[in-house]
Amino acid sequence: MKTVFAAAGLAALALAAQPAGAQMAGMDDHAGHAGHGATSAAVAPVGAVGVVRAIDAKAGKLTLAHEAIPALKWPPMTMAFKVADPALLNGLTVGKKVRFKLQGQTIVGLTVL
Ligand SMILES: [Cu+2]
Repeated sequence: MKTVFAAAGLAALALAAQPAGAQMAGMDDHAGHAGHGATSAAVAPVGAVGVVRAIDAKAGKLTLAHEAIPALKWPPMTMAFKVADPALLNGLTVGKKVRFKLQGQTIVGLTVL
């Protein structure tokens, strides 16, 4: 069984690499961020911490004042992220501190601290 899981993991990584690369071509969500443009797309999720500034459940977006993210060479800033699943926004309120996982510029995991 271990072999099967390892193979599945590799396949998932290979799949994840493609959309991340495609996103880099667009960059429209981050056009206002001078600090982010040249960063290489992160294939593996990157963890970070931030404070909720705005929640747009309809658009599936979350604005966070995030701390610096050294793995992405991002300085601290306030910005809007897409969420992979609107359910991630459940229970959030402005002012809450959260730990989140980013895949590219999409939040794929989130925990209230
Ligand atoms: Cu940012």
